[in-house]
Amino acid sequence: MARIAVCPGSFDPITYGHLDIIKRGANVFDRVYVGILNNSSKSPLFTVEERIELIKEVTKEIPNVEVDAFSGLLVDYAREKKANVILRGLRAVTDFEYEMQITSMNRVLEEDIETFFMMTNNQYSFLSSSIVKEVAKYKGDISELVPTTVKNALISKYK
Ligand code: COD
Repeated sequence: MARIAVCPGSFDPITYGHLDIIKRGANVFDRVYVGILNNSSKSPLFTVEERIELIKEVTKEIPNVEVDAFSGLLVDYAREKKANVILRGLRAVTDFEYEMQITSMNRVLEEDIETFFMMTNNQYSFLSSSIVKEVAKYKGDISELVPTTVKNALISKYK
């Protein structure tokens, strides 16, 4: 049976922390679908189309990664992709409570899909899309935090 994972998130925008989890996931699973939550109640900096393009660009060298968007329940998206795994990253203890809550909820909704966690690479343990946006907004250097394509997109947004 093919090992298919969905890696869901907001990715507003993708950072080196996300990319690290996606790359490592692609080494473990046959296919990884990066699923961007298209949630109309949030007001993201990047549109879903922009986020798809950015993720496609920075994952283009990884053949078993595909990128698209979903709305509604994550377990429905996972079923649609015939995925047996939900892949998530863990940064610190502070992530644990939230992750436990969504993992438990997803298990109630669909008991046949397992959630796998990968510990962040230490160098990215402080990294989040929000922190990157804050630094970019005030013209700080984000070269170490996001790929160049994403950096340029952020610079254009905050021009
Ligand atoms: N290092 C390692 N991993 C990281 C880092 C980092 N520096 N930064 C982020 N990550 C990981 C996150 O832990 C996560 O696993 C992934 O990367 C994506 O991160 P985000 O912040 O973009 O994603 P979230 O937390 O906003 O995603 C939330 C979901 C989209 C998964 C959730 O809202 C959802 O499933 N919504 C659909 C509705 C649903 O099904 N609800 C019922 C279940 S709650």
